[in-house]
Amino acid sequence: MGLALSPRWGTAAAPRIVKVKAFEFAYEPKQITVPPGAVEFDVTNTGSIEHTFLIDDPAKKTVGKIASILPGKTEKLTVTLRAGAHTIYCDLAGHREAGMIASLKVQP
Ligand SMILES: [Cu+2]
Repeated sequence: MGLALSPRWGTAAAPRIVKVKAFEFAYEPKQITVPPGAVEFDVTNTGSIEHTFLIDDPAKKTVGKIASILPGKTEKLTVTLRAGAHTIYCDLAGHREAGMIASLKVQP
């Protein structure tokens, strides 16, 4: 046999990285799908006011939160996700209602 390298995607040592933009008033992308396990979210505020980044699991329990992302900054959050339909949103007053909501589907 040769020395073929076999990448080991999805191992605990290497969380997937998902890049997200937050701005007035939306997240981009609006729909994210990842496999279960560790995921690192790199959230960049490309807007001009502060935003937050929360992840609620299918039972509406918050499983991860970035409490403040200032304009021009990138904050990182690593969470271990289980399968199911999650919701990403900004919890500053009125922001979710204005469109700062995204769907996070966790499926094998
Ligand atoms: Cu916001």
